[in-house]
Amino acid sequence: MEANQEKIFEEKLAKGLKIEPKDWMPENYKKQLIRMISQHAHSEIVGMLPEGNWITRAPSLRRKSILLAKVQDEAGHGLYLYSAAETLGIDREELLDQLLTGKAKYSSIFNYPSLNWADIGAIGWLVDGAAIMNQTMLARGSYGPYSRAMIRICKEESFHNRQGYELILSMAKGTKEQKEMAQDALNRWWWPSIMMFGPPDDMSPNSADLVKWRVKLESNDELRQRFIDRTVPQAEFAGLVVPDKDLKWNAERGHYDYGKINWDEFFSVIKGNGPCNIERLNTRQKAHNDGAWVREAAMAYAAKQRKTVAA
Ligand code: FAQ
Repeated sequence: MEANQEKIFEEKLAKGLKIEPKDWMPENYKKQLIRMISQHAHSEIVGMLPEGNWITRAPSLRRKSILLAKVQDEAGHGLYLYSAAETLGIDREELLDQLLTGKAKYSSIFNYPSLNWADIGAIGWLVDGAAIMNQTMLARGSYGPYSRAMIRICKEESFHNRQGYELILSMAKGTKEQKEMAQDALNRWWWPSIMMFGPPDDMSPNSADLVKWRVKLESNDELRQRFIDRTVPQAEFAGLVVPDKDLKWNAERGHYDYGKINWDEFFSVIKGNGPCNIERLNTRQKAHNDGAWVREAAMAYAAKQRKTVAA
């Protein structure tokens, strides 16, 4: 019986069809998806913090409304993704518990501080840019609810990316001080952004399963290279310098060669030792505790509604 179900599952993958929540799936497929989707959801929620930090200090009403809309979008993405994970039979409370107790990871990038206003541009340009590069691929992945979530999320990320580049561009073309701020932001966000794609392929233990099951259609290094190839000319157009002395166009490969990535830093950040890990987790724990009354009120209201309907 199980062999037959596995055969149907494999055939669907081979035909590029989607696997839906009620379909049979291998336990490890489910486990990998829960890990990845929940890590992604946590990243969206924790990812609100570096930008949320600047909402009250946005330099104009226009910039403030753009930033507010963006941060709200990230909250929506998180909720959307928790729902996608829940279709695999785990509930949100358990997922949140994994985040709040430090058991589950979230993207390394959000453990870096946003120090100046140009960082808001750098996050949209580089972080959302990297996120889109990865998520456009995930939108073609095999698990229906996750791949469909990616389509909508990518549309919003595309707005996030453009507003970030537009911000960086206006600072880079602004006063000398503004240009210096934009360059400083690029200097600090460049390497963490290219680390977002995950460890190199030969150090990526999850890739084999994820590629086999068509959740990932491209490797960490392939996506990283594409991001670099696309982003370097944008930096040049803005008159900014990518902080990598080994960066060089390689005509033979048709790609940029780039310098050595500090993987020790990456692994240290994902182990909890980045510049802001403790602060981010404390902020989320506080928000969760402060919101307890809202959850209790919603539950009490739902119970009251159920009673009314039953009567
Ligand atoms: N950070 O074997 P692999 C966003 C972990 S959304 C932390 O290569 P995999 C939107 C990995 O979990 C950004 N940990 O793993 C936004 C694994 O550990 P585990 C988030 C990382 O899954 C913008 C170990 O290293 N996007 O930014 C990272 O095959 C602005 C070995 O790695 C997603 O989550 C990392 N960067 O590939 C929001 C997309 N990379 O779990 C607000 C979905 C690796 O075995 C503001 N996820 N690790 O203990 C993915 O595509 C994949 O999971 C990868 C990692 C590519 C992130």
